[in-house]
Amino acid sequence: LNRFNWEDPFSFDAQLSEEERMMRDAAKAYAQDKLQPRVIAAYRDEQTDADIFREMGAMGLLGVTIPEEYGGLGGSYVSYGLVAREVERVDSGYRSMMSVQSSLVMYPIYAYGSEEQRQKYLPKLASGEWIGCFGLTEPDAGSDPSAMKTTAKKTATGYMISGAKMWISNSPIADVFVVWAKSEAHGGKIRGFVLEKGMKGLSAPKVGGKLSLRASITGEIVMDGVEVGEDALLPNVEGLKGPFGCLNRARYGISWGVLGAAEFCMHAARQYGLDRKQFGKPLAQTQLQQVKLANMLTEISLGLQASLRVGRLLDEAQAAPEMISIIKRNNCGKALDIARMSRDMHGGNGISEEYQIMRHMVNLETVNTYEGTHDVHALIIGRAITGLQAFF
Ligand code: TGC
Ligand code: FAD
Repeated sequence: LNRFNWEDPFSFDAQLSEEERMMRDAAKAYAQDKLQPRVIAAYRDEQTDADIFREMGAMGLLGVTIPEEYGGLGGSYVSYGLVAREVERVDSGYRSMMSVQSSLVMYPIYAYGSEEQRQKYLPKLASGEWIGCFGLTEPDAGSDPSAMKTTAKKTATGYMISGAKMWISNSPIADVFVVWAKSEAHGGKIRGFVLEKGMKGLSAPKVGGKLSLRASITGEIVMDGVEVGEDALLPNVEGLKGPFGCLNRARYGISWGVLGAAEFCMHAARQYGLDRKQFGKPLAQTQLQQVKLANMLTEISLGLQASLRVGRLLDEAQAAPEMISIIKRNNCGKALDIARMSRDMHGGNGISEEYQIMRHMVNLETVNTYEGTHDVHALIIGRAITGLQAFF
């Protein structure tokens, strides 16, 4: 048998293609060189640097799976997952910025848009020149998006959209708004619309007072009778399967991202335990610390294998939404447990910004909630197991 490598327990790297490894290494270099040095201050000061979109665009990190003819990379879903893992190793908020742009804005325009919409929006979103956001959640419709109140009424030349979206990543700095509304002209079915900054009646005030994900700006989208042409409608999808088709991709990316944050927290706990002595020996030499590290490594390794498997199935167009619910739910929950444990293992230093654990921990509270809460994904899985839906 071979020697065990705790830094790569299941020879994960060997399962990647050369191209995927290159993508991972480029994302890692960017995240460590450009994002890591600014994150502590950005988080403390609640500052979102819009230049990050341009930088990510220049690195090819926006729209990894979108074909090259539209400015994407034409890469695999596994590559996309590897990028999410490296970016979230630094901060969940930076991964949020990247994954909203890629999975929730570029993907629907690519998958459901007209050729004109693709040509108009995708290259500028891929380069980061334009910033996008995705408006599904409303003040009274979170886990149950079918209860949305936003409407699109038919006008002589297009539609008039009215309503309010809440908790929208990137919205205060967005140029492009993918918004979901019930369209009267389509029998009240949910349809997607692409709105642009500066439209009359459209505003996106910032949500203040966030104690989590502070490096990623969040806002509302207020639509006070926004008039758009027929060309704003995403023509090729209707119903909730439109937004869910995007969420499948973003949730999948999150399943990788949170493991990057968990790895950071685990590696920090290991190093801290090796360096710090109490009762005359390194903390890492105690049984309690070792069992915690063993649990962390086990969960991270299993989670990575599961995300890789689902990524390969996505690349073969063989993945089912429930598979994504399993990895989104489990990896978020485990990452949150690992961050909380690492916080504890750092003692007093665990609460300081310098050690970065507490920032990851409170970020993961959001990630465990958005894109379907931990419990909502349990109900999706439970429905598949029993054939009975328990939502209402
Ligand atoms: P349900 O009856 O289950 O389905 C309605 C229609 O949608 C289809 N569908 C899916 N299609 C593709 N992929 C999926 N995962 C799908 N899930 C459902 C389904 O086939 C059906 O189609 P049709 O043609 O028959 O009409 O709908 P429901 O209302 O019972 O759904 C319940 C539930 C809980 C599953 C669902 O509403 C849910 O997942 N809720 C969670 C909401 C959520 O995830 N919100 C995310 C907002 S965006 C966000 O958080 C971005 S944060 C990004 C960041 O910053 O990184
Ligand atoms: P609720 O749905 O009210 O849930 C509250 C609690 O009730 C949860 O514990 C939930 O699990 C539980 N619950 C709900 N239904 C049931 C049930 N049937 N049975 C048992 N328990 C249940 N949305 C977007 O559209 N775009 C974005 O870009 C976006 N970015 C976000 C960024 C941040 C920082 C945050 C915090 C949220 C973001 N969201 C975004 C919204 C996010 O998707 C929602 O917060 C999430 O879907 C949960 O909805 P809610 O907050 O209304 O909670």
